[in-house]
Amino acid sequence: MQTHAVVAFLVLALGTTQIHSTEWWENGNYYQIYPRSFRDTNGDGVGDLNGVTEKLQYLKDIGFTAAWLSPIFKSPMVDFGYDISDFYQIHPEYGTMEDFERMIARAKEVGIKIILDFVPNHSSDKSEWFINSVNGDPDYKDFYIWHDGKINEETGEREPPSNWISEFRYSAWEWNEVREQYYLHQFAVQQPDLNYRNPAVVEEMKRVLRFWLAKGVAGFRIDAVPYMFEVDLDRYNQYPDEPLSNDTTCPGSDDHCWTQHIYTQDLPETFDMIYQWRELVDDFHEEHGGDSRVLLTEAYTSFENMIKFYGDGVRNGSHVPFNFDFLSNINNVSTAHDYAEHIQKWINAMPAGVYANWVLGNHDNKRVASRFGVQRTDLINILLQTLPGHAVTYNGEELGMTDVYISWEDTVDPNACNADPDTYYDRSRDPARTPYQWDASENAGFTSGDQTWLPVSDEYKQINALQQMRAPQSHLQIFKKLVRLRKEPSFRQGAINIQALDDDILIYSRQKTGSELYVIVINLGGSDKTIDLTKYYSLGGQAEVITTSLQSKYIDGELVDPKAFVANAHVGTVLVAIN
Ligand SMILES: *[C@@H]1O[C@H](CO)[C@@H](O)[C@H](O)[C@H]1NC(C)=O
Ligand SMILES: *[C@@H]1O[C@H](CO)[C@@H](O)[C@H](O)[C@H]1NC(C)=O
Ligand SMILES: *[C@@H]1O[C@H](CO)[C@@H](O)[C@H](O)[C@H]1NC(C)=O
Ligand SMILES: CC(=O)N[C@H]1CO[C@H](CO)[C@@H](O)[C@@H]1O
Repeated sequence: MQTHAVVAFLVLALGTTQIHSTEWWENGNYYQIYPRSFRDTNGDGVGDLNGVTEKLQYLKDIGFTAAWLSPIFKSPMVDFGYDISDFYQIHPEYGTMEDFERMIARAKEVGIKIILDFVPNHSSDKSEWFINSVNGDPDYKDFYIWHDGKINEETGEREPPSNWISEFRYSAWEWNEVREQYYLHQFAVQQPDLNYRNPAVVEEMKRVLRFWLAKGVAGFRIDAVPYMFEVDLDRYNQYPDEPLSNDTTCPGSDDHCWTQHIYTQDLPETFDMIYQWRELVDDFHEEHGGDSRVLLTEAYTSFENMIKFYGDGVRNGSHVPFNFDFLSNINNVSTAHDYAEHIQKWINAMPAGVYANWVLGNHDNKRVASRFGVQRTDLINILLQTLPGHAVTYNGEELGMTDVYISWEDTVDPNACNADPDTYYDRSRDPARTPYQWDASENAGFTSGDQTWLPVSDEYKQINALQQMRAPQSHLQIFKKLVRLRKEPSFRQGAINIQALDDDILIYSRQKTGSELYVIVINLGGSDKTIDLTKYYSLGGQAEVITTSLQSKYIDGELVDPKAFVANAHVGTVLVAIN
């Protein structure tokens, strides 16, 4: 890591400085709602749409621009909504179409955009489409990826067509007794992959998008994009085996990491499909007016591919290709050099005229406060909100909610259930999916019922929204201050000037020419450090603390000497120059 210490002091000009439009999504502050766990209004222990409607004002008060909802469509809930059985209906546990319409109307009133989760890669095996496909209905016969498999020459037995492995472990091929063929499922067995080489599938999915756009949603967050296309069977007689990854950290041959996914992920056709969907939302906007409709894309993929999702120079793609660096490449042992390097890499590689974005948590990962340590809760939120571009916050991170231990018996996530009692915990996504902590009343004010679908955190009496809203100082107060701060020109359009001083200290400035100079100091480490900030930024004799972590020795509004600034352990601070 020593080599990074000599990385030159970089000033990164941002695409944002060249464009002067005022589109709502451009400096968006996005909030991910996991509807099942957000707020339950009918006492069944499962969150619902009326619960979202009830809490939209809360999101507005914090200052969010838009909320994206994990899937709310009809589903047998094998993968908690990522297995959709009817793309045109609301899941009954979550409410009715009327509830949905009320939610949209209320969101318009309050001024929050609603973005839906679009899950194009697969449907549920309970979908009419799949049932019709199993039964060989000519309209649906080729809606999914079916294959006879192959006969093992030695044993004479039928085997899956290839060695492809599911994300949730074991073969990605499942034998269907009725159709007497294998179907492909890159996730759970109950999530058959749709066949995007069939134009009827492409058309049907576009119909789904238009249906929800017509209901007034502001756009879509598109799930699991890299998996949409598989290699074209017409080019091979058989689906080819994927090469072994030889990854020594991979637990075993049943795991997805065992092979290299050259035939099942990131195929070039994927980008074309995203560009087609962008054309669809742009066309819809043109026809119907109002504000732009947006696409956010989820893809854990190579850096080069991420950038291609923005567009190829001719066609536009995703407005916000989620940047998962902080989920995949940064962890609680990363140094300040690692942070600086990843931030610079993304900003430098972005094409002109687009925005960066940073995703620190979601429903597939352990919670931010647990991953980075509770002491770093504010520090991480300070980082997220002061970097250029879009910030994406998973519900609860603004309160510093932590993972909840879920025993093997209580585990419901299919990704974990496919493992065993010794190894399920690492794979489990349940700990980050527990009910939102609203207040100190029973079940954290999530439900009036006496049961919840996942246990409520033991910590809810100390960590909850109401308490943090009332307290003069709290994670939520800091978060709100940051959200307001982001509306300043220096954060909206200013350049970032970033460097790591050592393994622990990350410093950067945000400034738009002619506007305020802000300096952010992040101490990742466990000991206090005194820094002469005037060596790096033209801070005069005094600077003012705008906001800082709860455990900081400074308080908001305090004037400090930038020549001898004390960065406390695990503390982040935003300063503004006083001239
Ligand atoms: C893994 O090892 C096998 C056999 O040695 C080789 O054929 C394959 O190309 C290797 N895979 C990768 C990704 O290097
Ligand atoms: C792509 O987006 C840019 C910026 O919004 C716009 O100027 C351009 O016309 C778009 N291109 C296409 C092909 O829609
Ligand atoms: C990193 O996180 C793990 C898991 O939460 C924890 O056990 C470990 O102590 C942390 N390490 C540091 C350096 O904070
Ligand atoms: C972050 C995210 O939305 N991940 C989803 C990706 O897709 C699979 C299958 O649809 C889901 O299980 C994940 O939750």
